[in-house]
Amino acid sequence: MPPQPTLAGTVNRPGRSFSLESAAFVRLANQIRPFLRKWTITVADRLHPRRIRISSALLLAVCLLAVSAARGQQPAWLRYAPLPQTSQAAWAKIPPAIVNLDSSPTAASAQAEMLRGVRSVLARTLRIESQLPDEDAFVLATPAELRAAFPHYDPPALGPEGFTLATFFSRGHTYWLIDGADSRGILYGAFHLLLGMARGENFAAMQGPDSPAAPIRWTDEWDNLNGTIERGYGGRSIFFDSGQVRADLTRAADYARLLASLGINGCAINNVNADPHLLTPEMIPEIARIADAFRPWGVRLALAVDLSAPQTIGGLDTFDPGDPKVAAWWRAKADALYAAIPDFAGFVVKADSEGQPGPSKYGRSPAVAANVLAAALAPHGGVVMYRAFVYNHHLDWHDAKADRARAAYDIFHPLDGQFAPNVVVQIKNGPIDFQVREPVSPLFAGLRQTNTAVELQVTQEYMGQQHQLVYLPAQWQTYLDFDLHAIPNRATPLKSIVEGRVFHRPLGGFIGVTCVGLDDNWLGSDMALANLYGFGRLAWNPNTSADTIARDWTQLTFNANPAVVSTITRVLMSSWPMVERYTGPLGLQTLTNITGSHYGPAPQSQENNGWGQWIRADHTGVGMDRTDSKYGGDGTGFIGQYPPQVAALYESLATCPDNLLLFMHHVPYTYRLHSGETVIQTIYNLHYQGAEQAADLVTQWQSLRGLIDPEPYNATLTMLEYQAGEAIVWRDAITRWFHQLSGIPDAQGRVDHYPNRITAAQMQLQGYTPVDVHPWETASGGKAYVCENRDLCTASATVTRPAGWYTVAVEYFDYRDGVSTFDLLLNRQTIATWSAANNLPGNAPDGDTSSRFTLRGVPLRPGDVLTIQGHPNGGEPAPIDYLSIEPEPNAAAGNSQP
Ligand code: GCW
Repeated sequence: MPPQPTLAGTVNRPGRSFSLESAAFVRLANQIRPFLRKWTITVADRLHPRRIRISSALLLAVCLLAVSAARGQQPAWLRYAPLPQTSQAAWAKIPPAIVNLDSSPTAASAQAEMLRGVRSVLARTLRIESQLPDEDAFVLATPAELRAAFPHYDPPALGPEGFTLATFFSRGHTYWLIDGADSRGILYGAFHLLLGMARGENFAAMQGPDSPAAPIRWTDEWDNLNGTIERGYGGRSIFFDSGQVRADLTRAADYARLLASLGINGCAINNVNADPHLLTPEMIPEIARIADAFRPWGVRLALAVDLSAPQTIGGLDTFDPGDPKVAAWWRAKADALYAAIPDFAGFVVKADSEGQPGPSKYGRSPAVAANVLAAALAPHGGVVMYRAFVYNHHLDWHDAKADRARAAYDIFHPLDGQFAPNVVVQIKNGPIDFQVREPVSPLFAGLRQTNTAVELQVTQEYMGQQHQLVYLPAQWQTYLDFDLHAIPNRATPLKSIVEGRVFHRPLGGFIGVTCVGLDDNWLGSDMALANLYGFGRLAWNPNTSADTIARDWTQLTFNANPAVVSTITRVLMSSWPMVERYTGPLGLQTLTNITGSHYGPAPQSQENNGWGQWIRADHTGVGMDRTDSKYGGDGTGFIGQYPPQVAALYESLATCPDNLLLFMHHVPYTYRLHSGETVIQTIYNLHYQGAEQAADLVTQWQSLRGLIDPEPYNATLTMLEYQAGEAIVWRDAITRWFHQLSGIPDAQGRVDHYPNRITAAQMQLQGYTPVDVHPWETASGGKAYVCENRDLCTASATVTRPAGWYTVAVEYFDYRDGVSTFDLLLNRQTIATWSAANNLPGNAPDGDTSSRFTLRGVPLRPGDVLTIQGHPNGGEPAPIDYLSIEPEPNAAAGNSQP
């Protein structure tokens, strides 16, 4: 679907979500749009573009609407931008016609896509022929159909869903074959051709066979029937609203097209914390409508199911999978589903995990439960994806041997060989939960007679929730390439295990937890689309490098200008290691608020609860001792779950890599890493480095000004500026916390020593009063200053610095509720205004909500007074933390000092 230049719809960028669909509103927005755009451009250079003061939330809504409406639904990597004249030459001989010899709906989509793509990229319209024409033509067909048309054609061997692009000469003409092993293969071949064309490749370079690495290439969406999405940051569900399937499923169809363009062939549409009502007889025809929207794109629909459904909606007195009544219920349910959805893909199961009911209630194993579902699906060709994310979240923190990381292996390894052939055990990449770095789950090497798939998280739950740029293929690649040494003297990287090659498994593959929503850009951030694209590319071929994927995505999304491609690729590739530095290096995992938002820093929240994401930090040392007694260790024994070669690597301090040290070992803060630096100093250094890198990404991005479209340029600049501030929040909080705990100073004296800051406590205040911040380390002195029961409060500071140009920043807190506005005054002059309108996950002053407004190029002299004016709004008391006054790098030079 082309971009839709309409103002109606749901706007969720940036910050608040507004659903503005009335005609009157649209007219109003249209009228003021030119004004708003001018206004936005005027202030955008100096101010955070989305932090523009406006007199009412309504006007803000309209402003956001007008700015975002200029774009409409994003085509993502299917932009099919016209090729520059120079690259068109390679396609000069393109055939004028196209014929589709396959009658499937998927092949029809392939033909339609060819027309659309060729017209857009090359400005040529293909003539559709109903049979092989007597002229050059594209031919879409399966091998059998090609052999019927060209008896001399000798198709190369292809795996299921694979394709060959080739030219074939016959009757004096050149036929450009898109030879699909099956109808999906035809569609994937067409997309491969078009995306190559859009990147300026020529047909000769693309020729040859290509097949997917594994049969299961799915996304899991975590949508709820009420239209919300668990861990979704891109707006509301494209499938559900108010307990029903949406009437308009256009976005579902568009999403299936995006997935098909990457070769993704399945999509589980609902939250794994599943609502049993999805399986009621009334819902099945509704779900079938979604499957109908997917089908032309070869995407099979799957459902996450609640194992208690036979009882909760089926009226049985039990959901014991060992009970024949329960098995019969599932059989009847599967039959009903297949009657409505003949290509139904199967069930996804989360059971005995985080409160979800499961077979343990009846003393049954996951294998017994999985096999009951499998038996119901098997006659129809469906599969059960049984998640290995099963653990006890009431662990005893005082028990030094308790270890959540052990759970999946402890539960599933003994069941190896007991699962039915159409069951796949779906395993998260690491043993904990999508942290910034984890080791690869040992279960992948532990299940040898069981199908397995790796579950990766596309949605950035623990990594910035789409408020921050993190390019995940770089992380996934380290997991997929990790050699588990599952078979002695043979390389067995994770990717080859889930491809089924190591243990000769017929099923297996890749699952991406994606959580797209109705937002124009699907995920809540333009740059996050690189992660969905990258997931698809890796699922098709896990040997593709993250760097190549970044380049290809950049070319397709932006343009092929070498400066653009190299800059964006560099920004993407550096982002995950950077985020690791400022969130949780050395294997500490993301030191976030684990019992709450999963967003801002809150390291203490890891400890002293049953969730088991412990880091065991005390006054003397830090890290989980996961060593194993069979190797002489005294830890939880997790390391012993790995094959011997990997266990030896992790067990020994001499060989354990620094980046996982604290995941595997408890060491004193003074322990020296392979780098020669102590653990504590490394924690300090990496956090400072990470924050510096985040600031540098802003500068790198600014070099793209004028080289890419202004809307994505500005949106990403805004995000990177926010991220640079958030990296400082993380840095400050984590270093303060470790500093207090360890009592060991930073050799460079940086921690909690910020001479350029004036905290609110040090300012002259009118109306602002202190409140305690939890956790204390996320604000200066553990306090925020709030403006309560007043319309306006002020905080002023007198400048004592020498005259010069300064960057002035205000650290404030931006709650989810309310849109406070702020003014910054230099003496009596208002030099900036902004509003706290970001959609951050919190309603209190802390690391989730701490935000930074930055104004560069401010002339200051001794005696000047800087004043922050806060205007509270709707439950948000215009909270502030500090003012920062930093001399600009070249401020002292030259003679133009103010
Ligand atoms: O990462 C955790 C999330 C939960 C999620 C769970 C899971 C759907 O915080 O929101 O629940 O994992 O993967 O089941």
